[in-house]
Amino acid sequence: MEEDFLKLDAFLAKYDKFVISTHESPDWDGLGGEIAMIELLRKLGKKPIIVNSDPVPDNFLFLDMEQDIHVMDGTYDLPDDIDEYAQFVLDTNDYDNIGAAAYNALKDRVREVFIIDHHEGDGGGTGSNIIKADASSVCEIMYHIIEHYGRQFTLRAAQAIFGGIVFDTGSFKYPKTTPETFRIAAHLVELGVTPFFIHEQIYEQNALTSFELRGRILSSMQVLHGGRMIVLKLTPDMLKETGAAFSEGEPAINLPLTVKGVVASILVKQDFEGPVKVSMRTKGDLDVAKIAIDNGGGGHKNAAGFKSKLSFEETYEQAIRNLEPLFK
Ligand SMILES: [Mn+2]
Repeated sequence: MEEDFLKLDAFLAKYDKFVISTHESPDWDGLGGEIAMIELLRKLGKKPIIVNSDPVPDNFLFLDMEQDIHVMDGTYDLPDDIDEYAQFVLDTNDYDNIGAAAYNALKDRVREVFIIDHHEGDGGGTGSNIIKADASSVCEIMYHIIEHYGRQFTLRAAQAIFGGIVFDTGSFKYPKTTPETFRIAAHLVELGVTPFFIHEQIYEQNALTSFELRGRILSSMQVLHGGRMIVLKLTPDMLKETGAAFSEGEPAINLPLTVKGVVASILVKQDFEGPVKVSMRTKGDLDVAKIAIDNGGGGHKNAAGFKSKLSFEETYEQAIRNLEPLFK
């Protein structure tokens, strides 16, 4: 990290005013990183603001009682002197990913951009960067940055960083979870973070409508291939009956794989408008990427999907047929 800190030192020395942004549809890692960054920049005597394209999810709002996070949704005007700001972009290394609203408002206005991220990529020549593809989260990188500047962690920053790490590691289980991740988490708990409280904010704030929708989706289940594959439906009727949002139903794709012996999960889904879509998740060697690509979609070996031009029922039958060869 030492070379990275030199780059960051130089960037910080050049400017006084900073706008911090993360990707569209911001998640706990991007938002947590922004909160950690604004707290650090204030301690360094800088003038920071946070500007995103999309709103903050309700369950994150307790970390922004100060209303530091602004959204380019027509309700916020950039400062008149925005041309004097430099920009930090967190949790994406593709500048376009900050979303059209922030992109169009800031791209040709800010003096310079500095990317801090943990995804594969090189930043595409957008200014300077710290990109650590082996870091569990951008919040893990922010932890090291705050340490580098010898600053105390406020409880707000500690909670934000802990939340980002919990979210991006799937509660300390994804492959990039290292001994260092646990050491950071331990330190944050020593500083006053309550793991149960953060977990509750992230995972236990679902609306009743979303729980009802999940019930309908699960009742649609068909078990195939001797209990090795489960197929689920998410229909516009289910959305109408429960009042839940389409996005609240989509995570149901992950539930079948929690069943012992199940190695493939399919969710055939449709919002009120738009095409029927197929999501596929598998375990081990079962490769669904090719099936997705053959149908005009994409993804990885164990997680892929595509949009269908057929009706819901035709798509459902076809999706089941598509995966049959994997079980021969
Ligand atoms: Mn992240």
